[in-house]
Amino acid sequence: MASSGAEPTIFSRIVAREIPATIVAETDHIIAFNDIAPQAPVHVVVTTKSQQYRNVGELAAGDPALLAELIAVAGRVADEHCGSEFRLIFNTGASAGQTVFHVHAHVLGGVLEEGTLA
Ligand code: DGP
Repeated sequence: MASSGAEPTIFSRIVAREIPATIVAETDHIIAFNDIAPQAPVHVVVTTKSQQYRNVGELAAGDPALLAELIAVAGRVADEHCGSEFRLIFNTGASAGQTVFHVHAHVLGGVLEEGTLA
């Protein structure tokens, strides 16, 4: 179910420049910014400017082209900031750690311990 009538999410407020963030990439439909609580040396949130879709499953079903654009932007962010090794994570549901119900991917990169990523 879409949530376009809901209160603005924290990410919508970043899109609107109501809340500051370090924006690392932006297209007409997608924005990427540094996570406020990084879990890796590089930790970027890549999200849709619209908050219509709450999670990746909804986005895949409702607008696969927009999901492809989100992943393409995530890939460009990873190329630029992580080199060739990174993780791309979509938390889905509170029990999986999702706290912001506005579809987004986490790009995690940077070597932490013993050659592994966070
Ligand atoms: P998730 O747990 O998958 O829903 O990820 C939400 C992420 O959003 C979490 O890693 C922290 C990040 N976050 C939450 N609020 C803010 C904020 O105000 N600014 C920034 N830059 N990131 C935020």
